[in-house]
Amino acid sequence: MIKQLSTSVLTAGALALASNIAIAAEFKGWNIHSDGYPNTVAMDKFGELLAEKTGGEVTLKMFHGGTLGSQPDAIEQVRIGGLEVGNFNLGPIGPIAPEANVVSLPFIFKDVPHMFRVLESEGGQMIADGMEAKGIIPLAWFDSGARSFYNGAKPIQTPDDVVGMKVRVMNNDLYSGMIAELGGNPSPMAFGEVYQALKTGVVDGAENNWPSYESTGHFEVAGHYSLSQHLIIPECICVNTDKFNALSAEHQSAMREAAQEAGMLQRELWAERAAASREKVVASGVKVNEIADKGPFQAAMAPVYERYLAENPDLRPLVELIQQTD
Ligand code: GTR
Repeated sequence: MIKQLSTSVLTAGALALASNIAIAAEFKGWNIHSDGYPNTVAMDKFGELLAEKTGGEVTLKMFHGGTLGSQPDAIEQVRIGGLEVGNFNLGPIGPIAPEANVVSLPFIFKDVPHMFRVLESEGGQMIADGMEAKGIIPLAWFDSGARSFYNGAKPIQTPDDVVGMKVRVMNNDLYSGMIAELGGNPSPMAFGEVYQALKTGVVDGAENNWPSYESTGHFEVAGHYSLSQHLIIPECICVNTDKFNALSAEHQSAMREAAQEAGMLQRELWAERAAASREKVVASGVKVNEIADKGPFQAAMAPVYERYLAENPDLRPLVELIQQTD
């Protein structure tokens, strides 16, 4: 909620009030992850830095562990201003911002450094502009590693191994299409429901990065992790466009700086956690398999690109820009 402070003299505050600029604000933030997860630590750091850099005039109260609802709901809330801030994955943002959906094309990024190079250049600006127009400004990008398939029955080595398999995906038609192209049955589902679904056999498998596979306990109920690395999706510290624009210029830059610093911290913590998570699940007995040739997966998933481009012909240059970025 934005608080506008009244003042009797013509101070910066009164000027701000007159021009409808908020001089103080209390923001609420959504995050799906548990305590100690890199994103959770970084979001708390973001709040701390924001308060510090604005002399306590802009504050953030974080709600972790998905207590404020599922990610698609939280995205909608931030979009309409019911909530101000979120640590969002661009996966479930894609359905509302076609530019952001480009990152959900399987194998679009060569690796995580390539993803960051794109995000920090013109392509990233196009993605950010597309999101901003839909009510969400990304202030900083987070590392989210690469997502790979896991299930309880067998190692996945070729697309044939996915045939007939019921696989949980995030809410985004591109992911449902991706599984369908492999011959599997996609099952869109909220993150918080996946553990039970895997345990009870409602789904056979899912896909995620090392830290989420580990932090959710999915590894306990789906012990084959196959390094398909088919999706490399950034996450962001996001803020509602109008609420951000209502801040003074000083507060806006303080918020951007705080987000950038928290983003850098997240990337460091991510690298450590990804290694630790992998070590932990392997020690618990999880079988990890490399996929020597990812070509057949890429080939099978190619129609996902065709459909995306057919629906968004104007975004072909963005796809090509990413593919041509070294
Ligand atoms: C995690 C990501 C979450 C959420 C989750 C999921 O890796 O950090 O924001 O998108 O995956 O699979 O739903």
